[in-house]
Amino acid sequence: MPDTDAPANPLLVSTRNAHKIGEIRAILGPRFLVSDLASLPDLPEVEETGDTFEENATLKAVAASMLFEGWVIADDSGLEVDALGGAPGVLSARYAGEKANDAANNDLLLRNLLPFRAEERTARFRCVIVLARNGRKLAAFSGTVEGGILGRPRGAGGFGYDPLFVPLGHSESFAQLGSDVKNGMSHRGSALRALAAWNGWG
Ligand code: ITT
Repeated sequence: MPDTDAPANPLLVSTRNAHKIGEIRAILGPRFLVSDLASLPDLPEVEETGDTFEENATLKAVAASMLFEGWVIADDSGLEVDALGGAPGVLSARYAGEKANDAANNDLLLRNLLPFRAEERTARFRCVIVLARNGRKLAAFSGTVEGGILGRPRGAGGFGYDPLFVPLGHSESFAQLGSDVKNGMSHRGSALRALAAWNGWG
């Protein structure tokens, strides 16, 4: 039987993306006391120079864990579109430029996909969560969700590419399906459930 009186594990999430933090809190629930980089104002911006989600998640998690006593995770995630050779991939946040916002990234994706028919617009979201402590990477957990890219945005929920992404087996976008449905099947949900099941929590 779960010990409902066990204290929550404090967990710093090395991110500046408020949408990610909201999803991470909702997915992990009360077992974890989640804080974000607002509690670590001295951490300089970490350059995401890696070629893979795991490399970038490691850079973000290890950097924060050198300044913070305790468990630290970082989430690196993005959208891989098959017709575009896996782009935007690790560049998902910066697809339309270094300071691009979600609308500009979505516009560019739609333009690049114009030549492709609906059945050619297959894609997946991928998320890698890296757990670190005292400057050392301890483990990595990943999740994916398969789907397709619409011809125009639909829905107002979520963030990033959610208005364009319809998960396999559904007819509505992540932005239309709502956070509970999204979190139950998302790349981030799968990776975080694997993190919660990690056998090192004690
Ligand atoms: P941090 O590095 O501070 O965590 P970031 O937004 O820069 O924040 P990433 O480098 O991991 O994070 O880029 C993730 C981008 O991928 C994000 O900005 C979205 O464009 C896209 N993305 C990731 N997960 C998504 C999701 O669940 N729904 C929609 N878009 C998502």
